Amino acid sequence: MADDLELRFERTVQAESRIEPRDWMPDGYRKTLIRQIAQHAHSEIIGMQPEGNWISRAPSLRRKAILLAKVQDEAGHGLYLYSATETLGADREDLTTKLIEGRQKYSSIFNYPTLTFADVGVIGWLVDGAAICNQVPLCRTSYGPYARAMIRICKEESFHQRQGYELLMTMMRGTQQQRDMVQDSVNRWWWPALMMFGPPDSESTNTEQSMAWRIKRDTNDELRQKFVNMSMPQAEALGVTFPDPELKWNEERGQYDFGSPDWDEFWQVVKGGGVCNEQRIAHRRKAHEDGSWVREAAVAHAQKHAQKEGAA
Ligand code: FAQ
Repeated sequence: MADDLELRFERTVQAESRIEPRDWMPDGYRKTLIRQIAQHAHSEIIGMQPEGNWISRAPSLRRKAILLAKVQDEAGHGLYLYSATETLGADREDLTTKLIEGRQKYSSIFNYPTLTFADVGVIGWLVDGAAICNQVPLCRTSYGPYARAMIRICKEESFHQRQGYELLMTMMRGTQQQRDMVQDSVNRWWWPALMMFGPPDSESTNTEQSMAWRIKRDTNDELRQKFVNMSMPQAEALGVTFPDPELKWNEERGQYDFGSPDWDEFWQVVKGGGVCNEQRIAHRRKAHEDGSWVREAAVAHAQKHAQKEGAA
């Protein structure tokens, strides 16, 4: 019986069909999905902070409206993703507690500070750009609710990327000081953006199994290379450079060669030692505590309705 279920699961995955919440799945598959989707959800929610920092200081009403919409979209992404974990039996309250207590990860990228308004443009261009590169293949991930959430998320991320690039284009047409701000911002975000794809394949503990289960569709290094190839012409059109002396076109490979990110820095940030880790978690904890009355009111409202329905 167990063998039959496992065989059916394997066949479904190999046939590029989707595993749905009520289907049998191996415990490890469920655990891996909850880990990855929860980290992804946490990243979207924590990821609101670096840009949210600029909403009250946006240089025009138009920029403020765009930024508000973008940050709000990220909250929506977090919520779809928490809902996807719930279809696997995870509890949202428990995931939030794990995040706040530092027992679950979120993307390293959001532990870097946003120092100027150019960072808003560069996050849109490079951070959302890297997110799209990583998430478009996830529209074909083997777990149905995750794959479907990704379709909408990717559409919104592509608006985010364009608004970032358009903002940078505008700044590059401005004063020398504005152009310098853009270049400085690119210099600070380039390496952290490359780290978003995770450690090199040789050090990636989860890739092999996640690829076999078709949760991940490409390896970390494959996606990083794709991102570099995609970003170079965009940088040239914008008129900025990336801070990597090894970055050059390799005719033989038909791809760009590039240097290695500082993996010691990556692990330090992942383990909580980045510039903003403490601030991000403290802010998240405070928002969660401040919101407790909303959760209590929602539960009381639901109970009142259930009682009324029961009485009827
Ligand atoms: N940061 O074995 P692997 C966004 C951990 S959303 C922190 O290679 P895996 C939208 C990894 O968890 C950005 N930790 O791991 C936005 C594992 O630890 P564990 C988030 C990282 O899962 C834009 C260990 O290292 N996107 O940006 C990172 O196979 C703008 C070994 O690594 C997603 O989450 C990292 N960068 O591959 C929002 C996409 N990389 O769990 C606001 C979905 C690795 O064993 C503003 N996730 N680790 O303790 C994925 O595709 C994968 O989970 C990877 C990592 C590729 C991130």
